[in-house]
Amino acid sequence: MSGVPIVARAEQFAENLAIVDASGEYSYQDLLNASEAVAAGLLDGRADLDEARIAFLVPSGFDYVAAQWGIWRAGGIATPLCVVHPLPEMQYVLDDTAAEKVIYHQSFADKLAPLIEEDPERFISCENIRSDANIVLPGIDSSRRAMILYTSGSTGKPKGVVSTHANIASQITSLIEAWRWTSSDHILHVLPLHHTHGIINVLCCALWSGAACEMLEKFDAAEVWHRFVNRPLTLFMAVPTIYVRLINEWEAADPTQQARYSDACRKMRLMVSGSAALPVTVFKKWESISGHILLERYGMTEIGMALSNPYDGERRPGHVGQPLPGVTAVLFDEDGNEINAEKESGEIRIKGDSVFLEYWQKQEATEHSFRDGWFLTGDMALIEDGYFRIIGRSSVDIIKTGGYKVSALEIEEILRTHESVKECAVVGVPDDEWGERVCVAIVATEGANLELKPLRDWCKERMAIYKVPSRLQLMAELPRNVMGKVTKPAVKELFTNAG
Ligand code: MLC
Ligand code: AMP
Repeated sequence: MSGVPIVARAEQFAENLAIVDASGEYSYQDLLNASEAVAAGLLDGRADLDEARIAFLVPSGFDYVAAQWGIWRAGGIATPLCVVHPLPEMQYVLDDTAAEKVIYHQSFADKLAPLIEEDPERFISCENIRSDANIVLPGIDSSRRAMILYTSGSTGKPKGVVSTHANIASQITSLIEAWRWTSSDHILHVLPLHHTHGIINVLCCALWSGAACEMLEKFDAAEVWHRFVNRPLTLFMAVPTIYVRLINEWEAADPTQQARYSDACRKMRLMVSGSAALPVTVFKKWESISGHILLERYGMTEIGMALSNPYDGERRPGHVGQPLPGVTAVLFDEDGNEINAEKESGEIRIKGDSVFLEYWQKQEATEHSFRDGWFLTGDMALIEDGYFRIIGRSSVDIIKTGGYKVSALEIEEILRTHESVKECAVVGVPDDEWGERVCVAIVATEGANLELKPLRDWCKERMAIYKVPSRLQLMAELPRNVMGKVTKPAVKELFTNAG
């Protein structure tokens, strides 16, 4: 038994620049000191947190990492909360994990006030959690649970994806090998830190390598271009919507500025896109303005990254490449037979040390998501000339919008509690900016006067902004098949035809 792998490695990079955020610059030694103080505060005299769930609501930056590492070092399970979730969604995660403590940044004190009032002992600020007590940190076996991330499924409420320290180490080292991370790298981090893309691919890969991670609290296209020009960046990773926004910003700039932006990109060694399909038009446009051939890869919260275009060699637009180091990816047909031929489509199934342990306290769901040791992704693909191409998902009720996965059924369930909603159907409609846009068809209760703006305001109090439908169709009745089931493709068409 030893320490947390990413933390143990930090000793060798003690003086390197680790984090740049709005409050300053921090070394690995700063991270080691701060996270030890968080661990001491959490342990508060105990020898080990023994996998207690510790939630934390901290903006992207040094304090986030100090909390994450502190929880790990004390033997807890790190459960990051989404900084833009309204209270009911946070409450759900806190209830589901039965989090023992919630570490929060002072900037969220007002937002959390109703929850803090109910249970003041449970909540502690970033400043107050730190203790200078001398402690012996517990040994952390790599098979122990390390993190719970919430992910929407095609049924019910989001499920907590539990990864062990070994899973996380495997997810990180696979990417480090494939994308050649070193301690000379410097990455700009613009992604949310309650999902695997921002946590593993960007933050943890940087810190495992001894590299520098420059963290923005929120994505902002102008600010990103500014950093590209002015900072010694080598890497950038984002979802397709972010590349679309950066392209729009570049196009709005004057020619001198455009040239400056483009030159800045050419200094960097790698730019990666993932979390949703990268449209070929965006791939090509980005190449023309930045000179970079975007490396597209495919992954999922439960498995980390699984497929990637090559670092060296052809990066093929519209394709997600081949299995990453340590990952076995195979296509299976509907009868459960392995597909060996090219151009035959099937479900992607995954094996490897990076595959998660379980859905938190959902044994049945965990069992259903595996067959014969393979994790069932629910994503359909085919192989063309040795390159995987994603062609869709097995469930129409999973929507990917701005790189976020959302469940149509979860949104419908909330909408049905609105007094003017009699029936509703939520769908994802193809969209140039968001990949898919969340849209809703509603049959209103008699006499109700439903409009999009007030409906969105109502939703924003109950669900994350990216789940809130941005288009509404009022209908006399929903399209249904002979069995009486709502036909989602027909609902989608309503919006597609409406333009
Ligand atoms: C926000 N808005 C949306 C929206 N999200 N509109 C339609 N669809 C959406 N999905 C609207 C808001 O309502 C608001 O409008 C306006 O956009 C600005 O809101 P915002 O919150 O400021 O949005 P912004 O910060 O610009 O968000 C865009 C984004 C963000 C692309 C930066 O979506 C993002 O960070 N996405 C990354 C998600 C991610 O990391 N996924 C990885 C999951 S892991 P109004 O009118 O209300 O003011 C995974 C595995 C893997 O997938 O393979 O990586
Ligand atoms: P999440 O559950 O949020 O981790 O999202 C994982 C899902 O994102 C996968 O199951 C895919 O549907 C989708 N995804 C990730 N990367 C890609 C990609 N490059 N192309 C298409 N879909 C992707």
